[in-house]
Amino acid sequence: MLNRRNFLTAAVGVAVAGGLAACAKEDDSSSGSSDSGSGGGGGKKITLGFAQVGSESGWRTANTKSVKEAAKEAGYTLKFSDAQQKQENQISAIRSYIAQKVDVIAFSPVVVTGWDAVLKEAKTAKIPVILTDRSIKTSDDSLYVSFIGSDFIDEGRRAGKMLETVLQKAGHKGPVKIAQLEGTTGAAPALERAKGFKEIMDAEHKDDWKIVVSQTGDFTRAGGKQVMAAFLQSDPDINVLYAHNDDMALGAIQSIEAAGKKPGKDILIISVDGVKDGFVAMSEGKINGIVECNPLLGPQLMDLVKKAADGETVERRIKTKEGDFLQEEAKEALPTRKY
Ligand code: GYE
Repeated sequence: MLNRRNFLTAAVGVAVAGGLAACAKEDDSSSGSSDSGSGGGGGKKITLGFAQVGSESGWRTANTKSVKEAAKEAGYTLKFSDAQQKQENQISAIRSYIAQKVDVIAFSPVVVTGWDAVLKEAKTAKIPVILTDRSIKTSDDSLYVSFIGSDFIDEGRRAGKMLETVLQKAGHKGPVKIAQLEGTTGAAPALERAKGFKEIMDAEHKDDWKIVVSQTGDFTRAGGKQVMAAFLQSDPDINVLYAHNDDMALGAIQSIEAAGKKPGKDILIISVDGVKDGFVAMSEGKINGIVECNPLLGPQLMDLVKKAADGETVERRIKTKEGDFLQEEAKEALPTRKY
């Protein structure tokens, strides 16, 4: 039932790229790297500036690889930067892409707020902006042409429903004391994965489930390990961990084992992403369920980039579709995991 496999992608809603899409096509500064394709843009090679969040997780590594490979495949010149999870670094990278007059800017915003000023600069320079993976909050929707990525609220809801199944399978009786490892503070996947999960909890489990501790582990293994150790000290009776990504769950597993407990048994674990190491831990019985989030956004992003560079209308929102996996599916799925 839970195993709706893999990620077809569906275009959801169509809107207009508007004036933003009429971008700097006359600019010739974007030659330079080797020719490995047409590069579109009416024969002229497209230059894409991509401001990545960082390299905090296995998901991010897979996402970066997908973007780099797809840009190469499409024959674009890619200017890539890693912001090390700092908004100010992403803002400087975007400013530098504007100064270099790239054709299109794409970025995965580390947090949801605080982008209007720099995106207005891009708009003034007539450079279309595409959001990948994470969304932003803005009062001016004309500041970006498209957003491609997962529905994180839905992922949170799916994690909640998955916990119901996992508790039932484990024959769990009594109170459900949940520890939540949140993603980076202020990031869309952290806010929305918490929100979707809470929705299920409030609607269906108000009396029996309780989040007893919740703190950010910054989407990293080290963060998950450190925060889980503190959680276990503050409340040794925690019996469920909901981690907003696999890496934090993997770090937490180390602390759970160090405390003499069995991950997947004494503490039931649900996480999000579905990276290979997460699947390995699940096939060893240490994670009970994973809500998949697809990082392989590169090929679709490159299609959007070409359209935006050509001044065409682009889909305003592209959602990736994903599956849910439980332990019995982990072993079977492991050999074919792509990331
Ligand atoms: O879940 C996490 C990464 O934004 C969807 O960021 C992404 C999240 C992903 O660090 O592992």
